[in-house]
Amino acid sequence: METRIVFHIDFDYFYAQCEEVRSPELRSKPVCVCVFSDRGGDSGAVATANYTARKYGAKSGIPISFAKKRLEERKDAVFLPVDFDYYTEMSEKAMEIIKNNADIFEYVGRDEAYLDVTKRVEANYKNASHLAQQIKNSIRDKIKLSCSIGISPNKLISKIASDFKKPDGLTVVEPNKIDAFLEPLKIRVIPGIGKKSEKRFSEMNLETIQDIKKLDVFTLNKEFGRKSGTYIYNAVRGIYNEPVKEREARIQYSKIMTLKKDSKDYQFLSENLTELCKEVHDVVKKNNRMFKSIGIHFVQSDLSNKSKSRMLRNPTLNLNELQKNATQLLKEALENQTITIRRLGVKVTELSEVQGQSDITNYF
Ligand code: DGT
Ligand code: CA
Ligand code: CA
Repeated sequence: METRIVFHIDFDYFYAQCEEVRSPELRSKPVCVCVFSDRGGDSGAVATANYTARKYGAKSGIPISFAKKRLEERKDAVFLPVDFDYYTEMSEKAMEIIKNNADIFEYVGRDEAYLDVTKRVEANYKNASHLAQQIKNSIRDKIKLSCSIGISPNKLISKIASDFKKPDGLTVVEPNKIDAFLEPLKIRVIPGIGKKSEKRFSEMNLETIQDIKKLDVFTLNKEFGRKSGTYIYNAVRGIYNEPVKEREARIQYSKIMTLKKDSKDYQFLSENLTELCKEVHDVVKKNNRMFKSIGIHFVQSDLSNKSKSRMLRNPTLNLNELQKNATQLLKEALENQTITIRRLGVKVTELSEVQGQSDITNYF
């Protein structure tokens, strides 16, 4: 088998670090970046916290009020609202540097990416770790951000390795060190293994990756289903063959069509819209994304444009929900429509990664 060299790059405490870059006086303080809910007060959750705040137990996902309690003794603790536009801008700058150092660049989310660098480092691990160090230096010099990088022959091990030593880590796992690296680790380091599977393993008295290796593939398949069972069986052995696939950062998926005839008839338009939704949904699903905002777009017969969109309560990847909302928007848009429509489009924005264990093998 030809051997590849894959990087996983993950920015450290990303939102909170962006805030530190903007306001360097925050660096010495505990910082929590919060999604305040519209109920007001301290209701809402912490999106992320810097490492000073984490020492006190403030971290992603906990209620803001808990974080405040845990940080009570730190009078200098700072709680800031999220500013996604600013984080996106920071991310774009850093990703530009990263992209220029990759043979194949795969964007995963605002704060992480996979790179295949096999060609440019001539499949040599020493060259690879030099390259990684250069990327880290360059992102630090130009954007003032720190990141952690994992290097190995595949995406799975590199992802685990980037998380191994944080912040500002660089972890290289050469092919002959894979077993030694993985075996002592807790099984939850494997992407897709959540609290639920961890608990099941723990009931069988299995804690580390080494422990899981005692299970044969039939037992795992019986316990987790064939797809997930096989994934886990391979993962604990460091086997994961999905290649790094070219993928750019994206803020929307959309599809627009010219109608067979200009029209303002709801029935005719909604049939076309339903089909468009299906096409957009296929692409979104293939890219493992969820969306939170849905929009429709008209090019009218006089070539003027009209659009309408709405924000959902929660991110979704459900086709039905997309179609339902899009046709609802269509109905509203047609309410006082005088001119006919020539082209019809649908788009989804506010994208996020699909997370959780709904399909473990779709994790990457
Ligand atoms: P780390 O561990 O140094 O990589 O820390 P982060 O904060 O970069 O954590 P990571 O890579 O898991 O997530 C990247 C960003 O995603 C993070 O800055 C905020 C956001 N995020 C992560 N977990 C949550 C969560 O539970 N809720 C919300 N709203 N956002 C989250
Ligand atoms: Ca991160
Ligand atoms: Ca991340």
